Amino acid sequence: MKATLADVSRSPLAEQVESIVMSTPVTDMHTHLYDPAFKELLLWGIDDLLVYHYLVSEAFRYLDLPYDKFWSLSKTRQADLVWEALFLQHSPVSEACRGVLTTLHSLGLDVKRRDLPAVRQWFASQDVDAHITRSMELAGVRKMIMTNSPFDDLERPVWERGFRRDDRFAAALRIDPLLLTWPEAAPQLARWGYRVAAGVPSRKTFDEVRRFLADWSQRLDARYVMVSLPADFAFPARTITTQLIEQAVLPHCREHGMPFALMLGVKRAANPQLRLAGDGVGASNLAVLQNLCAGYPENKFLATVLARENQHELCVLARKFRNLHPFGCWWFTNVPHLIDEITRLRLELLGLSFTPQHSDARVLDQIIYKWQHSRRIIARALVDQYLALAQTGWPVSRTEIERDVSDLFGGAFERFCQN
Ligand code: FIX
Ligand code: ZN
Repeated sequence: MKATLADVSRSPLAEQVESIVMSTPVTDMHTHLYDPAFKELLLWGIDDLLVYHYLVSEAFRYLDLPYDKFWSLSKTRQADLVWEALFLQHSPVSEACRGVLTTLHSLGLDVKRRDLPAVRQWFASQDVDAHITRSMELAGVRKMIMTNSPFDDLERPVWERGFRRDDRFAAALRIDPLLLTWPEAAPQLARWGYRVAAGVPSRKTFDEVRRFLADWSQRLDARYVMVSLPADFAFPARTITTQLIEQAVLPHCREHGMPFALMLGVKRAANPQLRLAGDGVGASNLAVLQNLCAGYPENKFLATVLARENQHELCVLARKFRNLHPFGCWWFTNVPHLIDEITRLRLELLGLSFTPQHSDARVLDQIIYKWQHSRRIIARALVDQYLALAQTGWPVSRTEIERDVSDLFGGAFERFCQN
């Protein structure tokens, strides 16, 4: 018989699992945060928290001003509008709203005063370096993997100049423009000294794309190569995207032992007027993943899927292909209800051979709520599994629980990357 939540939280096993899950350091394997050397590209503080695109799209459910008018305002004024609409005029019950409050509360701020100017004042007095350390401590994060794009005009010059790396941050090479907008990417590569021709790529062009990938993987010391793909992406297919994947990206990843990370199911610019907040979701055809994993057994694939409908199939595929490692509850699935469902599904189908969560934080402070909220859900799912095991006569020891949790919080990911 399954114990109820109240029973579970009273049991010594539950307390032990919760304390281990709440205190085990995690590798945050996909964020949009930056090493402090990138200066203002590392977002933090209350105004950035409030203009997070998750909150902007929620605020527009209530706001009636034109989109353009909103975008023409200063960040502070935009944040004021979001605060008014989502926190003062309605109770902030959504996950993204609650996240802001969890974060402020954990940082020691008195949220019940509803005093935005006081919160702003507090952040203005913080030192960024100390704030990184404090946020990481509160989140229990030991390392954050960035999303690094050579195609980003603000980011690229910093890499080209070179800087002293902060070992709290690691890099990942992001290549969406290369794979999804080749007609624009090709001339850029050519300008940077790679002998590529626009149009249908030739052998020479593929070799030069590989040279580009090798140069940037080395410059970044990248942990993996990553792309997000639209819901209607097909593989195999006779498209420039699939040719670049087969002839350049996969050989590059094989040669350097790097995983290729796929984020499947986004519908970019469903409402372009919302800018970054305007992307949507669609169910993917996961034959894509099956064909990649079966066709390229020497490659390693990290995968996350945006559609709820694709979560079960992703688990089944991971049972078939050990070169596939599911990770995270991405974006619209990063809400307690779905994290709970997806984590339980994965535990029941895959045991401990996956990475349950990444933060996808765009604002440093968000790691606090994203990890605190997820840890609680992961702990409860694990407690249920261990209680069910105990009922078979297989109790788990503290050491075994610690081993399992550290696998879920980065160990399984590191092993997958190394093998
Ligand atoms: O493609 C991605 O890495 C996505 O995570 C982002 O594009 C998205 O805007 C986001 O922040 C989701 O959490
Ligand atoms: Zn992301």
